[in-house]
Amino acid sequence: MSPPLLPNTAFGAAWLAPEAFRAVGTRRVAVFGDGRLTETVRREVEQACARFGGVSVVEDGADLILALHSWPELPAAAEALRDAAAADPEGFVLSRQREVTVLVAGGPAGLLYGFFHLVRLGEVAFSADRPMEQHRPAMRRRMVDHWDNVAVHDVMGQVERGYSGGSIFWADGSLRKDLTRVRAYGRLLAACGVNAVSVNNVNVHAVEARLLTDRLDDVAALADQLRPYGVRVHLSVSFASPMVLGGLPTADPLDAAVRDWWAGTTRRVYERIPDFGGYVVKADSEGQPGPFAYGRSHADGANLLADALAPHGGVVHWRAFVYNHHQDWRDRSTDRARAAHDHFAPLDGQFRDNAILQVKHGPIDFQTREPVSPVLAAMPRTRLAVEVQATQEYTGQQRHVCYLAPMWREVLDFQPWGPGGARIADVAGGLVAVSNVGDDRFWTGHPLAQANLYAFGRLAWDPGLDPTAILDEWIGLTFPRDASGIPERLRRTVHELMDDSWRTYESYTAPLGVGFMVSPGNHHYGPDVDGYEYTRWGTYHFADRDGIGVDRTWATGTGFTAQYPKPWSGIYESLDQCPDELLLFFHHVPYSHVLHSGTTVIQHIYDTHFAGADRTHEMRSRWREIADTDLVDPDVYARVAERLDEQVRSAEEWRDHINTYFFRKSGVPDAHGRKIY
Ligand code: GCV
Repeated sequence: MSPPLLPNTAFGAAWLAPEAFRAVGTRRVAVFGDGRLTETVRREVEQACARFGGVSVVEDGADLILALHSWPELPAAAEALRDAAAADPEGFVLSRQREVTVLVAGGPAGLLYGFFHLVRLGEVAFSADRPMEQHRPAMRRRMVDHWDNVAVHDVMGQVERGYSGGSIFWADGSLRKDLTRVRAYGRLLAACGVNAVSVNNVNVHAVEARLLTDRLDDVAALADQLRPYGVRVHLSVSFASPMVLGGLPTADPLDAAVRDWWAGTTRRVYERIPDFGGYVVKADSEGQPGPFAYGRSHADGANLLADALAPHGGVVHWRAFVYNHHQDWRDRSTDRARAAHDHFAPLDGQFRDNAILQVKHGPIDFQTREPVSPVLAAMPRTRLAVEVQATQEYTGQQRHVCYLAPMWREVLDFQPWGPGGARIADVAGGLVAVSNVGDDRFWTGHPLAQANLYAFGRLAWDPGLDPTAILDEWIGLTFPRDASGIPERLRRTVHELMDDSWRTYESYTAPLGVGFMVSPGNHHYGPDVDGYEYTRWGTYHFADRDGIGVDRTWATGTGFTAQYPKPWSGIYESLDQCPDELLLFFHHVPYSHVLHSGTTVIQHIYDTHFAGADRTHEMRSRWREIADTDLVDPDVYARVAERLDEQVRSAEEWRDHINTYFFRKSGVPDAHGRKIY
């Protein structure tokens, strides 16, 4: 039996709670424009007005005007904004003109995003003294990648690294019969600015490979649901498709028959789905096929698909997650952190214009704390997208509260060339999140994890937004409220739980940037300090009785620090300058090493683990304080409460494993005499 198709609680509306439409829905609203997305806006306006007593008007007398800049006959109030709005088809200008709130968009997508911006603002959009605002997305490509399998896969289940139930697209090996929820998803994505989705796992199994050819109708049906919200559908494809699906003897990217196969197959995709977005490819990575088998480069591989897509306006997202996953743990010369840069930096300038290199934000694999990937600073002549994980594979698997926007903001703010230089947000034209949604009635397993997806979209639109302010927006759009808004007490409680939750999670898990102290056998949940230490995965911490950490310096280690431009190559190389939170990522140090904070590494481990676990108790207490109020839906209250119980249990387990492990290794007691086993 598949779980319910539509979220069956009030919280299922996520950040489009009906009450959030009050300010728009009480107005007299005129919409000027045509086309599919404008129709979507018109329908949204009518729905809001029907609920709150406003009216949708066609002519003058409106107190809200929404218009496309290209509309020939704009009312005078909108006419004044026409030129300013023309700047960007996804952008819009908002202003008070002649006592009317006027939004003029550069194109239909801009009108849709502008409409949801008004919903976000609520009443303040109508205050008399509101100054003019101009908005446009910082990133062109704002994409969510689903690691959804059509059929349940024996090892990974249906959604690989999914913690929110089954896929919203696929059930029992087929497309879901009722796609209402997909439509609702498209609406949510548009409301936070996302414009692209890929609908299947980057690990492409046999069933999923066929989406490209004989199951194209399924993909077209999904595109039909998402199109009204300006979200374009993409497919993850197997590099071996010409062999697996086309019966060719090779998938060599320079082979003429292979090129013809991709060109013809892609043409047929566009005949069926004219606005298809393009492909996502994981090649030569963790067992997926790729161009290395033919002695070709990844530029050859990416360009093969880019050429097939180019005549139709599509793009290929080519992932840079390429490393040797059969490493010998005894081999100290190989460093997984180096792999993406070693493979891709020499190829800069060789990729087609419609090939986008999709780079995980850190050099290893979505750990709680990693430095920013040096690939992002090494490829000025390549289109880049940064990939982050909204799904919480290594950050608590949606059983722990872990608000990730502060981490992502740090990544986007990083200045690889030092203070005053460009930020990651300036060099990347795209931001991609691995999805955290499923068919769970709250969408994301942990109800509060919805905020991560919302924040992802908002940061892709504007990487300068403050994570706390984004969270505040999310609270305002999500929780039920009356005409006077969200109760202050609820707002405060949610902030207290979430604002610092990433740092809290970091404090009770792997210390100081070392990463991967999780169990390979337990799907990466919970502590297993040596779980990966003697494996083939290249993720080691090298703890012994004297010290811990990975020497990645060029002086004595793997040389990874040299992949960064100055000043960071020097900062990371230097034991004195390396930031504390990344110390063990870059250096192997004795437990007695004194951090910038003034404490030793071993005492830091003890202190942060005690404090982190204590903090989870406080989080749970804060939530329990609202137990007997009507501030949240009882169903939501109960789910969050149950997950907080698990977070407290798990944080204590982490604390005790980590502290005991390092006490036994080092023999150094806790300076404060706390309980270590
Ligand atoms: C989809 C990590 C995950 C894998 C994932 C891989 C990737 O290794 O554990 O499940 O595979 O990243 O990003 O391709």
